[in-house]
Amino acid sequence: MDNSSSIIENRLKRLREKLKLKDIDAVLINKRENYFYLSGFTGSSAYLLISQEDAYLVTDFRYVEQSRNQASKYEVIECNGNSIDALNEIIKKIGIKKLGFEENYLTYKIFSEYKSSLLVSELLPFGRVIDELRFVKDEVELEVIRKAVKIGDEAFAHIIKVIKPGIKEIEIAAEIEYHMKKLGASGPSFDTIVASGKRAAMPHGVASEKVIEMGDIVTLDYGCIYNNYCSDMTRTVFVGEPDKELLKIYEIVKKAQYEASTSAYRGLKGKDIDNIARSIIAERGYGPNFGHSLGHGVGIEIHEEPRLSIRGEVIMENGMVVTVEPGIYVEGLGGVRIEDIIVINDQKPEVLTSSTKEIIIL
Ligand SMILES: [Mn+2]
Repeated sequence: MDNSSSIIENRLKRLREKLKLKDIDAVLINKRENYFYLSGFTGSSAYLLISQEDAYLVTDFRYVEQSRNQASKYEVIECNGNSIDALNEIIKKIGIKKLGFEENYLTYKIFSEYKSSLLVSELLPFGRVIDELRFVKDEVELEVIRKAVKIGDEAFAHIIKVIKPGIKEIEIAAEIEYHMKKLGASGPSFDTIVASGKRAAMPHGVASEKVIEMGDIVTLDYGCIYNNYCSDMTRTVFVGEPDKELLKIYEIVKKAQYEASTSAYRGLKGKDIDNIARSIIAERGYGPNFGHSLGHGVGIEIHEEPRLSIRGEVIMENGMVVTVEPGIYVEGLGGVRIEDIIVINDQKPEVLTSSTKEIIIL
């Protein structure tokens, strides 16, 4: 058995324990990130139907060969018509009565179709079980994420040589994305944020036509997708003589980021870690200027659980991968955000992002 198939085997085993606990015969999975996690199939369309004994993957003509190669633990069923019919064939064959479904990822229309057409006696919401299985990353996932983060770091080393007065934000974004692709990324993990000057006061200022000017602060927030996993980082740099207040803000954000990321221990809740950064910023008078959460899980999705926010109730466990990204934003002046990705450990977390957080003046 090769490494990847034993990983899938293990994920299926954990899923089947949950099925048993919930007293459900089988679960139907259609969310891309979840079927990828449980099968290894990377195509854009599939249903998984998983019971204690069986694992089926239903897909169409385009993906039959690919899914047979990638999802070796599954019996692949080709279906070029109505997938409900193909699912019903399986339901009848293995005798599924209670079927779990992903209620958080279904439209009302699809749910109605399941309800009226699937030949089961009960349709039961499966909750966030699969999302929860994905909270803690295994060693193979961590290796891929480390590489994705490294690509982001290398793009940063490159881009600080490119940023200068006269270049547009959108050109900087294009250069970052091109560089990440050259390093093996399949694409950006979200729309690259390049927010300069007063635009840096917008936490999600996607790159615009604005030209970088002398004296601008520039926030760069970007990431890539590498082998189906995301990275995410933020650095804020100065072009020319920095504004005094922004320099002060930079030091506060840097301190908050450092304290929160080095204190993110196993056993703490997401909200405890959020509070470490939030109180440092509030004590220095910028509480109202830090309006977003401290961080989020990263993995197959760019934003996933666990959240580090004032409502974050998930308890940190070894192997969870989260961002730590405090920021301070002042309308009319600009803003600063600094973001690293960390892995929760028994001891101090492993900080994956290696780009400097010292002040950079270009
Ligand atoms: Mn982020």
